Amino acid sequence: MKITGFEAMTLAVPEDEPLANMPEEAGRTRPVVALRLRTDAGIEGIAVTFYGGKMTGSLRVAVEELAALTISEDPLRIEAVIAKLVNGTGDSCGPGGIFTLALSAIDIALWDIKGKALEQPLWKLLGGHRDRVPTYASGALRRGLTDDQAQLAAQTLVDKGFTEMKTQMALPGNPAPADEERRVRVIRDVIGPDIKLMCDINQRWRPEQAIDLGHRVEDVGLFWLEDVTAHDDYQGLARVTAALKTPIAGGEYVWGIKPFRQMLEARSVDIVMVDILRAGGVTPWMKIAGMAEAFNLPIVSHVMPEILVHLVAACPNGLTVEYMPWMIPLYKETPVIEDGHLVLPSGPGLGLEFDEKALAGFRA
Ligand code: SMN
Ligand code: MG
Repeated sequence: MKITGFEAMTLAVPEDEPLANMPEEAGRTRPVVALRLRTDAGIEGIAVTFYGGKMTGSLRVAVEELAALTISEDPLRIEAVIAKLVNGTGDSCGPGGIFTLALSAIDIALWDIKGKALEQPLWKLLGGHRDRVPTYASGALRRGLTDDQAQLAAQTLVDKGFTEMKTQMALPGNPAPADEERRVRVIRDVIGPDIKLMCDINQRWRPEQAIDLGHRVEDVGLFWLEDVTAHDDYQGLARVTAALKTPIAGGEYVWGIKPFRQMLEARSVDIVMVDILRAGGVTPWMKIAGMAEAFNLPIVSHVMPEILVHLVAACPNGLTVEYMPWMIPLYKETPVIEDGHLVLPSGPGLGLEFDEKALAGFRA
């Protein structure tokens, strides 16, 4: 089989928050690049990539330039194609930035092609550890809400059947520690003791602040505290991880494979979170998952549940899938949630099909 063509398009996907319908800035959209990679066997691989912001035009061009290098290559030889792309950019374009975001789209599309060619869903190709995985609601309990809004949103998520959900601390402005603490307590009051509650700091605390606030909320029983300080302060993170009983999650801001070695050797986190676009696609994500397994650590996903469900389900150390529904409107159908678990699809590859009508409406 050979790669014969490609199409990349820039989309503006509405920034709705469909899980709890909390207020959003009306009319805001998120820029996304969608890719189709075509083969002479009539099989088409699909992928999306983002985080380009105002440089999304450049990201689309980067995807096109890398896709052009794949023409006439065998799509089943994914490592060979990646090597060609790395080599074709002088071995020094990455790791990181637009290059890696573009490379990820190619890698994801290649895995979709491989699954379709072998007529197997991706999660089985990658290991097939489980056919359903826990998932948590994300994006609804944001730090910008009032306590009342956060309680209402949390109740909505419980009513919808979510058994795991994530909120945020490092509230806007200059909150007193008591205000930060109150936010997770009011949510716990609504959801009760049995629902798993995660909390994301998005790198906004100092290590000593993380230790102080982490101690203050220890009795809230958070499932994890995420990105408590700068993602590359491996030693600072390790201090927080060693000091707190609550597990510390981190890794979504890390690019490529190799920094994870430093992170794991420094014992910076208890739970390894890997963003597929910053990692470089499915191929490196799975390698990082293996590295985490060797360190006796669980692995969790970041955004795009419709794709990441395959990877988390494939691994013996997969813990839970972030249900961040940003990209769901791009597809005709996405995996369903039953009893707090995502059910793995049976269709080949990613098991996803772009919704042509929706795509036409989102075209930027
Ligand atoms: C997050 C950050 C940036 C983009 C999407 C989501 C957040 C998360 O840190 O973990 O969901
Ligand atoms: Mg996060």
